[in-house]
Amino acid sequence: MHNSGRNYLEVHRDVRDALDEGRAVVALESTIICHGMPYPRNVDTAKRVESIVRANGAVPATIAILDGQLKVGLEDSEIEYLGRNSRQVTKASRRDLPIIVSRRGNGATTVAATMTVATMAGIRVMATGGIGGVHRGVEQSMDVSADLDALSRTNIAVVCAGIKSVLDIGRTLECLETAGVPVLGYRTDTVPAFYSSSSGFPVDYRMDEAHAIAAALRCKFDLGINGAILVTNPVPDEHALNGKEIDQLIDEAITEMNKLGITGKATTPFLLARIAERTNGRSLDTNIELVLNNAKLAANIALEYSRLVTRDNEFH
Ligand code: PSU
Ligand code: MN
Repeated sequence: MHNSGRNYLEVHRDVRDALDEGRAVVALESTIICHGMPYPRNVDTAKRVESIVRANGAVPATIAILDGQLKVGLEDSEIEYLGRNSRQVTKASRRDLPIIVSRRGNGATTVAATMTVATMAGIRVMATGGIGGVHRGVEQSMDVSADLDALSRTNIAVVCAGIKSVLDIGRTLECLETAGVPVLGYRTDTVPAFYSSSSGFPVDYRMDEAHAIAAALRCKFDLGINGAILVTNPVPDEHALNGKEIDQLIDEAITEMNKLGITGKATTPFLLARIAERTNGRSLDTNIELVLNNAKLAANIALEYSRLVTRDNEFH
């Protein structure tokens, strides 16, 4: 990285050691902590996600900006701080990074920003709940998440539970195709819809094993093809919500949002909170379960990826 003496990146010791030794690391986003879930379940979830990554043989690296440092790997006390003080923490997408850093501020990183910082540190796999995409009503608003642009240019695998139907799923998939981002289905033929296990849209490729995903990732990087691989992982059946029912609630929440004049980066947090309210917290339970499920798969992929890289290094 170019810098003028200031070290912007602060990689946690455990993460640094793992990367130096070629062990598996999984990056985790922090917008979900500050702007995706209420306190204290956000903090509890963030810690559980880290435990699941560890239990599956990888080192977690939750990413956020604290006092202007790009942190890769947080202490529990830092997760607690972010979760408790989310109002003072900016939702940080890729464009926000230099501003928050130069002002020495605090930021919770979206998928786009997390991918960007993770790759600066050399991490190749990250987990999230859902990615941002093309919003419904894009014809009027032109609201397309910067996550899609970051996916087109950042070399990392992003494990998510598919595309939420607050977004225009079909158009989001079209954008991903244009961006050159392969959409893989882990043990599924159709793209999951976040709260429910299928949107009905076909995935580009179904893959049933983490090592196959790791091999595709390795191959993409070997070939010098920049950009992400999107791994979609359906929420387990026992935690899924009924797709039709949730779509109805989402429609109502979007109508309300438009009436209130909420736009831009405030839309996703508003919709998530409203849907949680309307489902009496069931959507939050589902959200938590799917994130945990994604963290496990991301750890499996990271482990297989580290094995592949180690094996290649031994042969050459
Ligand atoms: N989807 C969720 N929860 C979230 C987000 C998406 O279910 O917290 C967050 C992610 O961090 C994602 C961001 O990267 O919202 C996208 O925001 P925007 O559409 O403003 O780019
Ligand atoms: Mn947007």
